[in-house]
Amino acid sequence: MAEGDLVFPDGFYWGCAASSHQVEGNCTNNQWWAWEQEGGHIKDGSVSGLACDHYNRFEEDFALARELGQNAHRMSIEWSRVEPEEGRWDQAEVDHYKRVLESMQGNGLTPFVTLHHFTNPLWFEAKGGWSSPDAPELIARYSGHMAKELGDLAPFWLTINEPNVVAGACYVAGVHPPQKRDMALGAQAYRNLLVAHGRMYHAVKESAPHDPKVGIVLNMSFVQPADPDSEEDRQSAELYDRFWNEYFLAGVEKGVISPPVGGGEEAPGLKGTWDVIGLNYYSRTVIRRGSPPVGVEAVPPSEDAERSVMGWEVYPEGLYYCLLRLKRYGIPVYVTENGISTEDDQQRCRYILRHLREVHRAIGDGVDVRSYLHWSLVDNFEWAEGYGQWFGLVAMEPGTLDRKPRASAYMFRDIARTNRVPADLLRHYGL
Ligand code: GCO
Repeated sequence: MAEGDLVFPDGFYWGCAASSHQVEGNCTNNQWWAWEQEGGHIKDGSVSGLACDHYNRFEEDFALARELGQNAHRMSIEWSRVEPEEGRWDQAEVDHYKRVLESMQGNGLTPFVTLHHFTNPLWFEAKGGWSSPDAPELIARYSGHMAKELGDLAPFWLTINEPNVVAGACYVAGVHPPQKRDMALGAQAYRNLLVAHGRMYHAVKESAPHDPKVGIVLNMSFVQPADPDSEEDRQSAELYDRFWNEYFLAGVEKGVISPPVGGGEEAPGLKGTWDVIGLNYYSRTVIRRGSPPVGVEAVPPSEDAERSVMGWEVYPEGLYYCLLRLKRYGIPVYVTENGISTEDDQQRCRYILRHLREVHRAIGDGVDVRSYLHWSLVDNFEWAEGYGQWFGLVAMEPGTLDRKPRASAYMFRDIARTNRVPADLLRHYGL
């Protein structure tokens, strides 16, 4: 070990994250697939289609992750495969996920299983999706069944990926299916997502054969007022933070549906439904006073700010502040997504190093952080952006879908294998 190396705690998880619809291919029975076929919704005109063909190549991908020094992997179960019609289980698909989890274990990858990552079975969507009052019970039943069938193959179970993005993108901004722009419907969906998380937590804890660690995956942003001296900007930033970050944190900590979604009423069984907190971090959000009815407006990054191909500002210190904010709950924190869409792999290397430095800083300040899962292993279908984004440590050759590790994959390998970020590597990148 050299002076200045960033050494991580023993047993730290180093790996990547992905989701079924974005990598498996042919997830034909969910609302995203249907929406894509309508045309005109996906920025580059693509459809998820065969994606990375991970459904068939998962053994190759997990062997590659092992060769790249990784010891964990986060995946999601495609609900629409295992419960294609309401109440009917497709055992062949359940068995497929058994093989997937066994392959992860066989390659020394500790599985982190996400039960819901943006996609809904068509039958669930037809009932109103997340706006339906039936949503919590329906997804809890699915969660319990998965835990009974697969619970002995995975120690970590994550209920819902980014409920704030689901509520915001699907029901308020209207940029994800079902493309609603309705605040009331958004609030209804956000309430159901929080209640569903609590029900899913108990369903997994009661059904899994061993004591799984169950939690939520939050997409947290470091929220700042455009003008800290402006009362209006500060109030707008606080309102945005309450919706984006605080609502779910307070909801699970206290077991209540807090404003602006509810009136602080208790949700039975919700309080304390987290053994782990998953944190997805990408950037900060600068907020100024906006026009009604929302009254909140995000300020785009300045022209001279470092950005990704997605246009997101590179702001590593925001990860530190998000992690520090989680310290008060006394729950182990897992970085479950962090990454950058870029065609410049050296930018990706620098991004990873700058964010790992913030994780290390947070650990040094007492935050119990236990993983860094990079988004993502292989370039994949980036939702409404299509395939014109590159988040992978590993490039995917168009057509053949062959995997080609980038330099960042090998840099990450050396960090994962040694459980540290060498000082000379930081110096090499001017950090
Ligand atoms: C999300 C999802 C991922 C994205 C990744 C890059 O945050 O939207 O968890 O599915 O692909 O974050 O945008």
